[in-house]
Amino acid sequence: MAEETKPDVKESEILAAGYQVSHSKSPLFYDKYERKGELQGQTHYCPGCGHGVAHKLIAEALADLGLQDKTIFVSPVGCSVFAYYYFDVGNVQVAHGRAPAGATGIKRTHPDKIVISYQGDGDLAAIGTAEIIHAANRGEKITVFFVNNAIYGMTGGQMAPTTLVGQRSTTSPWGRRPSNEGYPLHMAELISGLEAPVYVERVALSDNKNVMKARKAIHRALEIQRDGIGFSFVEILSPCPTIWAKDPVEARKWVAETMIPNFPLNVFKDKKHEPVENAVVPQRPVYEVLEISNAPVGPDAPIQSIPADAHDASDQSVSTPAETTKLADIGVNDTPRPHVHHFKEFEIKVAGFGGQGVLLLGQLIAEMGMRERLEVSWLPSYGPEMRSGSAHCHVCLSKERIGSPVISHPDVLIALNEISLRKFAAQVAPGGLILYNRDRLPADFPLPQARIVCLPASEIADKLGNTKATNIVMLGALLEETECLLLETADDVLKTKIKKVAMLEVNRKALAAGREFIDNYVRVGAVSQPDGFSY
Ligand SMILES: Cc1ncc(C[n+]2csc(CCOP(=O)(O)OP(=O)(O)O)c2C)c(N)n1
Ligand code: SF4
Repeated sequence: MAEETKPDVKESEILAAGYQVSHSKSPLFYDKYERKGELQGQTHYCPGCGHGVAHKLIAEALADLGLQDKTIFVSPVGCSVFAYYYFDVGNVQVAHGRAPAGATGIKRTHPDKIVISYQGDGDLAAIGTAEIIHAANRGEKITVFFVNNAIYGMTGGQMAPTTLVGQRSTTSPWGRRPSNEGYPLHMAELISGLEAPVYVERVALSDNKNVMKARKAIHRALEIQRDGIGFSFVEILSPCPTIWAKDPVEARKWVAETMIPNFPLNVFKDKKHEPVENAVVPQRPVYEVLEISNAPVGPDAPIQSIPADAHDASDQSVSTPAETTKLADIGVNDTPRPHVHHFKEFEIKVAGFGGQGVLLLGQLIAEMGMRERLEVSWLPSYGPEMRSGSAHCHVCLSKERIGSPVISHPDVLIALNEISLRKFAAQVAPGGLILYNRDRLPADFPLPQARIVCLPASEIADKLGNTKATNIVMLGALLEETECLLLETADDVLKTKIKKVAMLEVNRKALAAGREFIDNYVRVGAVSQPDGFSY
């Protein structure tokens, strides 16, 4: 079938022919909406739906302000989920209710961009209540357009937090009763009651005059973001003819006659700040903030350390400022040592059971990273049992700021028991390394793509007089095998953490024993073991 073609007439040609263009599609929309087959070229919205009008007003405001190339539009779950088919800007679609959280992350990493969170009332005022309240309260420099149509549109008309008293929905067929379903939530009023938001207005798509006011409000909200002033929020009362079972004209009338009396139109807040200079908070590396690089520790710097009466390096506690120690006092080298890190980012997963010092080993590696002036993250994960339950942690060492502390494919897995080996081995990046705390692999263990070094760290620690130094044997092996961090830094960290001289000695020996093991074993094939036997 021949495709229907639209004459490709340019606006300039129309003007040249002596006509005037009174209405045209905003240049901010794609020329063609690349949707499914027969739906190309049209939006998915029902006739008379307010989303289409709201989109148009946003598109026009962005075009007027010249912000198209800088804009990132975060669309929600709801009828407007497909906004990315229409807006020719950067687009992200997020999980239900999470648009303000997604927008926060985007804006903080791209402060020069215009970030829009566009949400329905189910999305923003029900499942996403926490996200919007906290984003507003933090004064994120984003713009939120909140389309209030008093119902869940996409899912067929369930009651929304904004559903009016007496209004019927599929989940309140008797009409909303405050005694049972509570009162409608007034989000603009709620948000404007917070300290941080700069601009909060409610508008309505009820008639041309109000649409023009909505246009102005949308423009203003985006200007506020453009000028770096702060959080802006526009609630848009919007018709949903389909779910309301009204024709488009009746639906607009219902907005005017029924919604507006319940949700008064108003500028609730407009703090006329001057544009803020340096709107972006300068980011200082954590090692600098905590003063735990290899420079003397300041008197107030709270660093994590093991109290003097600690039994071993698997105990975990945080010292008070009074307990912190000057590095020089305890013989820690306070001049940064030169070390060329051979990675941009190095990710380690440590896993075992509670009591093996799993989390502490992660903390030690992270602190070593900080001392070597790397960005680091440490993310623990453990069950309710402190002892013998499963525990693991993710450690990321990076030369750049870390986007997420979650590690899906570690470069190194330190598996302190068989369960952890079986659980995480397949996640290790190809060419990565597994350090396994036994002298050989379980007989039926399928070979992963990673290199495996089996070392009986617990036995080695036992021989040194304390099984609890197992994690430090592993640390020695890690440093020797990967050279990711300096041995001297490990020594410095141990000196800072362990106050008991005897205990420090055991741990230093454990560190050395882990290194020696690596130096002495025979490497054969993918799996290397002390006897040279390869699986
Ligand atoms: C986590 C999750 N819960 C529930 C849903 C189902 N769901 C999809 S859209 C929607 C409500 C949309 O209503 P609203 O935010 O008012 O937007 P509208 O469709 O009216 O524009 C719900 C509950 C989902 N997709 N994901
Ligand atoms: S169901 Fe309502 S909100 Fe959804 S597209 Fe149709 S009119 Fe718009």
